[in-house]
Amino acid sequence: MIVEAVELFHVRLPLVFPFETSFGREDDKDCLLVRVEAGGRAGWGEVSTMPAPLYNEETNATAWHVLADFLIPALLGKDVRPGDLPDRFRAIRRHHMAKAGLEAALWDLQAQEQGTSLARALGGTRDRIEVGVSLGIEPALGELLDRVDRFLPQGYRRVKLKIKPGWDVEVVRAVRRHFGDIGLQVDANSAYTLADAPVFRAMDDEGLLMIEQPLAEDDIVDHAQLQAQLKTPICLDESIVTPDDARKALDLGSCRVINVKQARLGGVTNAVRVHDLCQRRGVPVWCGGMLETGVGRALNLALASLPNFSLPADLSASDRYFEQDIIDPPVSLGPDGTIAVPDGVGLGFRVLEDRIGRVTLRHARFKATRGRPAGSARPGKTAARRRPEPEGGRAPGATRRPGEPGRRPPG
Ligand code: OSB
Ligand code: MG
Repeated sequence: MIVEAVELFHVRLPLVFPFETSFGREDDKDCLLVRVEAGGRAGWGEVSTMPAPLYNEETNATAWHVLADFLIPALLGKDVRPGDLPDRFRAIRRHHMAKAGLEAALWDLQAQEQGTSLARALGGTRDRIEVGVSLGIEPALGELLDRVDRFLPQGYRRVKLKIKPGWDVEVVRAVRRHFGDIGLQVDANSAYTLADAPVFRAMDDEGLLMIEQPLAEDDIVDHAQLQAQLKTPICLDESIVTPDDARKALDLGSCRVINVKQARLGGVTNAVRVHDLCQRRGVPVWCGGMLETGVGRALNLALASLPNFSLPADLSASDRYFEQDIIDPPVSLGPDGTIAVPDGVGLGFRVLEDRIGRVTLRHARFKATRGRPAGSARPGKTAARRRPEPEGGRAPGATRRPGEPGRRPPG
């Protein structure tokens, strides 16, 4: 497909309740969306960056910069396939979430072009995904117990608790005491060091499904030492940013489970590679989340339909995150704790462009240059000139549709 135009949207949607992790608190889903036009169709992707570099090193601002000045100019006017992007972008180091958002939009387009669902285009085999709910750190234990009590009856297959020093063993024990034999796991987002091994040994008898990312994101050596002291599987999230990282962590014994997030891995192509590697080695994976909007969630549902995604996903219903999602219909949970994999063409949901317009803080459109060889847009200069609006040019609540002709720059 020839990439004719790309649009970026910086969006902010209020979360139904704040989400606190060991690295910080989020009140809104504040990220970028990418819309790519090719062959008379439009594909959508999500860039899972956040305002601050707390989960990984990227931010919304770095992703905007790298997309506008490097990644988008490298694709405009070119004939590309989503599976080629890791190779095409090899020279541009890291910036995985920026790359993943663009690749996501191309996967949507490719599935549309093939007249099939994204799940089918990726080789998915399931039509429903077992899912769990990820619950943040609360001001007090009572509030967390109330949250678990609200979500469990909805059918979620397991609960993931965010932990940090001072909010760990006692919290896990209390949830166990209250709710008995539920599927339970914890996620530390790198808040501990090997010196905290006693904390994890104390949790080791609580029957946790896994302990996610206890130690530093760049430390698979200490994770191997910790894993050797525990019965509970360690699951790595932040530490695995390439397929090679997955191989090394498995070789070292740093984990027994991997959380596959296509955003962190730089796109679906590499996520599928990690899935396949783990499948060959008998290591289960599950689909992680970043509190995605419906656009990112639709892609994650398709990805999670691959066969080795054998543990419940961090993919909850739209109403766990937002009052109003940006896709139609919203994602809903079945009483058996599963979510249907969409079987419509592409993402399988209608992307609500009007609603996206209302939550957009900044928008830009980049077009293949006319009168010059296709795709010769120079990074930086041309991209900057094409930005139709100054930074922050669109107030939340604006009602114009994104991509409306009147808003495009002349020429
Ligand atoms: O570590 O898995 C994580 C959200 C933001 C950043 C990191 C993480 C998360 C989640 C969200 O746990 C899970 C979800 O999307 O429901
Ligand atoms: Mg995690």
